[in-house]
Amino acid sequence: MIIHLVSECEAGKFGEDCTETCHCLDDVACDRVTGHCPNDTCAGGWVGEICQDRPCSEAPCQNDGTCLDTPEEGPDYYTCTCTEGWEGTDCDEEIDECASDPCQNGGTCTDAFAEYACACTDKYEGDNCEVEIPGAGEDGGSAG
Ligand SMILES: [Ca+2]
Repeated sequence: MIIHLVSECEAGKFGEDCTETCHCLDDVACDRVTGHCPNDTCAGGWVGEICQDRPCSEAPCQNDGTCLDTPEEGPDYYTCTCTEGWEGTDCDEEIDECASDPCQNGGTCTDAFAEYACACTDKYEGDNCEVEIPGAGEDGGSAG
């Protein structure tokens, strides 16, 4: 008796017609029937139960970031384009707008979402404390 088994797929293929391609780590052959990779370890750029999905299918980009599969680039094999105020591989880090030290002339920076605020010294004003207040260099500003 001759039984044609799906296990006769060539290495690296699986499925009823041997048309599905395995994407296992180090090109190890997957299960010829189910497509499962040994230890469920996928090759770079492939994810999912049987390593047939691209990383973006798992929506890795947080905070409404846009995901683009970039299989040639690694090591994460996807690139997130973040919305305003967010950064990081998965757009899960809130940008510290004070990191660039935008407040001039001794002003104190306070980080906020997608913006920052400068608290200026008595002698300066402006968004970045870049404007010197006329006459502020003189003593006694409390006249009035
Ligand atoms: Ca911020």
